[in-house]
Amino acid sequence: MFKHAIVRRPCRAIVDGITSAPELGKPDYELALRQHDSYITALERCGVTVTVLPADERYPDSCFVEDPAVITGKCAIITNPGAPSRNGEKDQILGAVKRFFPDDKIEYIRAPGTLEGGDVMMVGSHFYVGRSARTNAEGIRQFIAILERYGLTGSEVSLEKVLHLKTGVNYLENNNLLVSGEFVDKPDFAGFHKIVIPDEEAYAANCIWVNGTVIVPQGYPAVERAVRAVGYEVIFVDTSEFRKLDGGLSCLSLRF
Ligand code: CIR
Repeated sequence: MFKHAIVRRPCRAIVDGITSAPELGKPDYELALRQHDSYITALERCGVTVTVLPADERYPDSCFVEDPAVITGKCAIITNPGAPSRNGEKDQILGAVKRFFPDDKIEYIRAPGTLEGGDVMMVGSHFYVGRSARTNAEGIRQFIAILERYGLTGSEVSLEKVLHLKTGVNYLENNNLLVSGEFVDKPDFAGFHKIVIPDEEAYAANCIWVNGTVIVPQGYPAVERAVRAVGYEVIFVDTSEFRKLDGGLSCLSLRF
């Protein structure tokens, strides 16, 4: 069960965020704020207390708080984001993490290691870590060494086509795994009950399980049906403005 979530309000500079899909246009700041309001409400409906951090205009992508930190049941790990324009976000998330963890339970990924939380998928006490353009081999080595000191485990997953691991694969608890594209046949995930997302709805592979409910991006009927079919309650949040920056539901919060 998750008790807490941390989010950060989108800033006006969100229009300058990193994107692999400029053809979708720039995010509308006001609409992004309204969608963020709905996201907070959805988390609250799932029973978590949401800590809302103020917008930070220095970092256009800073509403994607999942990337500069990973929070486990035993410790918090401040990452070292591989995107240069996002690297400073790690210093800004630290203050929020300190509200919940004592200094001796806060760990750090250090250069030359890089890692972004979007590449980390938690399955109980095991953490799958995507090796991506943002997360390198040294970052993964440090991350797994930290996990092992706390009695947790980790393993590397290769990825080629998507930004982050959780862009394409997300764990919904109870052995249920939402998978799309390059992850459908990966041997790493052979033991899961796989819910395969059709290519045209691949964006919505990024759903989040929060205390028995699954939050699903609005407008993806095949994903909605598939998630309902395994028995979950569903809450929808429109994420159209975050999608324009390759951002999804998981990226917008730290849940613990
Ligand atoms: C970026 O490229 O870093 C942002 N525009 C999107 C980050 C999405 N975060 C995530 O998948 N965890």
